[in-house]
Amino acid sequence: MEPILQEIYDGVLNGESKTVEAMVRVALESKLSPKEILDQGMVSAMAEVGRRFEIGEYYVPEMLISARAMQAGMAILKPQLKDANIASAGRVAVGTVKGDLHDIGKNLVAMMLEGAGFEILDLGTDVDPEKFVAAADQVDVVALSALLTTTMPNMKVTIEALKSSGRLDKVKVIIGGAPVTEAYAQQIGADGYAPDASRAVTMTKAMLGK
Ligand code: B1M
Repeated sequence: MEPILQEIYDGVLNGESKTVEAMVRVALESKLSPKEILDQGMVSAMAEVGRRFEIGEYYVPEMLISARAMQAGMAILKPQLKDANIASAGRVAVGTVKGDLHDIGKNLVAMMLEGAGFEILDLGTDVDPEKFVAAADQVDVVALSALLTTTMPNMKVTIEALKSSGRLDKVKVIIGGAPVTEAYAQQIGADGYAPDASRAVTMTKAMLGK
């Protein structure tokens, strides 16, 4: 790995927001692509954070400061990803479902979609089904993220709310997040499931015929 990407990786792992911000700037100046910085420097470091948490080496506070460091780097990358594309490919409402505060994956999906030319309506985290229903009038796609097995059922609740409001036929619904599967997507009537942000982009494009 490029030394600068290693510094970003270590910065995320150790929760050093200022280092990550500074090194992402240096990496961009040295012409590394935003995708390389994101994938090799930051996403892979968060996967390692998850592994350390699972084996009891990291606890919630460590996860949190790593997450903040990753988001500090993402804030700098975001305009670069956006600059790559100009024309709108469609509108997508993105949010993490009710009860769930995890937003790194959701933000990544939103950033990658923005990078691919979609307009994003970011509803945030812990989003009530009613908020997704209200947003459905303004978008082509509703994108639901969940990271907890306990909040995953709120994807079904959200789809049911879209259905009973008569909006399910007017939008596509895509879902994703660590515990979510293709089988679950089919079971709850989602139009699609993507295991990661880049496949969320491919799928959304295909759904809208882009
Ligand atoms: Co949480 N957490 N967490 N956490 N956390 C997990 C998810 C967990 C798996 C850790 C573990 O036990 N191994 C576990 C869930 C277990 C389960 O449900 N079976 C867990 C737990 C238990 C909890 C708490 C309950 C802990 C506690 O308080 N005791 C608590 C819950 C809070 C709540 O939501 N109500 C909690 C809190 C937190 C922090 C606040 C500390 C922090 C979140 C900070 C933030 O998001 N701003 C945090 C973190 C950082 C994690 C881990 C370590 C990393 C998650 C992450 O950001 N990954 C995670 C462990 C792990 O994942 N191994 C864990 C990086 C991100 C890029 O990946 O979000 O999966 P991910 O997104 C991927 C794909 O899933 C996909 O694309 C992305 C990659 O390209 N994707 C989509 C995501 N959404 C998509 C939507 C799509 C398509 C693809 O279409 C719409």
